[in-house]
Amino acid sequence: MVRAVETIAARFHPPERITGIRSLGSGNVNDTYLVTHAGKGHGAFVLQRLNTHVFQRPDLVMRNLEALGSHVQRRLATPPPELAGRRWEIPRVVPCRQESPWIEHNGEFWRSITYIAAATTPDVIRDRSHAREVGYGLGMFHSLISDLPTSDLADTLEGFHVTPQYLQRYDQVLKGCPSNAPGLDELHRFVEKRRDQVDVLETALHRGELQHRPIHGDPKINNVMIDETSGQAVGLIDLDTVKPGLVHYDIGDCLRSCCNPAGEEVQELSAVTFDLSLCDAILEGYLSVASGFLSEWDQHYVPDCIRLIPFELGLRFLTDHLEGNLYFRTDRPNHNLQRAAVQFRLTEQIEQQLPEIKAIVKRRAG
Ligand code: GN1
Ligand code: MG
Repeated sequence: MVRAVETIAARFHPPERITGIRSLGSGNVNDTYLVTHAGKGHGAFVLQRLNTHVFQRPDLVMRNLEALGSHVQRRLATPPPELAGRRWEIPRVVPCRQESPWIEHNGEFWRSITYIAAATTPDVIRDRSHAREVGYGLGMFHSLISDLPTSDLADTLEGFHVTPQYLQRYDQVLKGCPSNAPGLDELHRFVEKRRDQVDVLETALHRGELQHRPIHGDPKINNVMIDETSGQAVGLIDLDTVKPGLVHYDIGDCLRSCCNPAGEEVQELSAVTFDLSLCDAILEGYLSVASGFLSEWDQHYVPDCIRLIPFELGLRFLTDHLEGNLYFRTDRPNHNLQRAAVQFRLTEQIEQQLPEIKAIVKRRAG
């Protein structure tokens, strides 16, 4: 594999100047590497192989990335007041040496993007101040793209975060499953009990209460880069899921990922919690930037998305397990089943604390 990556890296940068290639991050979908180089213009870039089973039109993913990059660059020419005294960066496409923005090689799709240096992507929230920064980061990201017309972005993942469609897919897959292992019963019952709640956001969209806007699509904790020195958020990475959607998908995804300090890969279900103090700090940071462009309806549906997105992710993991793990990368048998159980446990924790969550949203938004 490393040889293959070396060959590809050499098509983006003169090979004699490449000093190292290592795996970066822990994504469930794409393969990501950090390539370092010496000599004139020394530094590093990120090299990625896009999962074309998931992203079936990688050319459109690249087009979105270009549209996003140019828009944010324009906005940063006159930075918003909330960015005063702060650093903010966005990964940009680095074309390969042949001037093409990407490489298609043996049926694989490779591209490279800039690396945001002197910043880290922690996997666990350290404290309330870190949580506030993650919230601020998502708010700033949303704010900078809030005036990018959705018509400039392609829908690169149809149905992404449309919860009723994930439920439909689950039903279809379940019908085709010959046996139903005993451990699964409890998870199926969990889904059944929540069946009538899955269309809350899509119904609000169809009623015109909510509108599509450009969104990140995957703002989990380790996609928010934190400056090593200042501890401030400096940008969001992993931009392949940027497309039109509801900002609620992002808010729910960010909170489900950040407020469960045990993380989504934990094995011990009793360790899964939803931390209200972190939720409060994230919303404080988010709304310090985002309150200007959120409507009353937007705010009204925030508690719903906090409950819905972990349930949706659990459903996605469970369906993938039933289908034979075709979508999410797995390291061991029943890995996706375990991940589903974690997200369902988190959903339960959120449901139990919903009155407190509603009070926090009201206080922070009001
Ligand atoms: C996937 O590959 P990664 O880790 O960036 C998934 C997200 C899930 C996440 C759960 C395109 O993201 O939706 O929330 O796993 N990305 C896609 O860890 O489906
Ligand atoms: Mg991602």
